[in-house]
Amino acid sequence: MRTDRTFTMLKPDSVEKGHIGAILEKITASGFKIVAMKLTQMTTADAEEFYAIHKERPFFGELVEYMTRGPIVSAVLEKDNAVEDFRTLIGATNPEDAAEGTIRKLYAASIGENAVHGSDSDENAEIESQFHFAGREIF
Ligand code: RTP
Ligand code: MG
Repeated sequence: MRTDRTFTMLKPDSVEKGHIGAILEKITASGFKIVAMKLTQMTTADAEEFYAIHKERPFFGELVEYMTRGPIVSAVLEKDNAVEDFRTLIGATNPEDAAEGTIRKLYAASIGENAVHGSDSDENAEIESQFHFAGREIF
């Protein structure tokens, strides 16, 4: 995959609260082009694999429960400097620390339920996009 792409999920809390439209509007208004998108629900095995890097962390069980409790919107986004610019747009992991106007400041409830995911490197953006999408689903 090209390095001007990143991967995101609107997490179950965003879908439950009806924030899909508002968050997608903010993403596209910030210059990101949607090149793949779907509503899907992760299984426990999916979430354990996706967040495997955190498996020794004390919050891992809660994270897997949260990420599997309902549907998510997963998407691949394209923009110059996509990974870094998207992390800036979503804000800090803990919404209390997130800058004003960021997606997590606006829509996240807590550090655990924080509305959106954004890839943290070009390499992970590619791995995560391929985890969620078949090649023919990415445009
Ligand atoms: P993400 O991977 O979802 O984009 O989030 P992130 O990089 O900002 O944060 P990361 O450290 O990768 O943590 C992954 C997700 O685990 C949950 N978490 N809970 N209770 C806690 O202390 C805690 N810490 C992290 C959050 O859902 C976080 O986004
Ligand atoms: Mg992360």
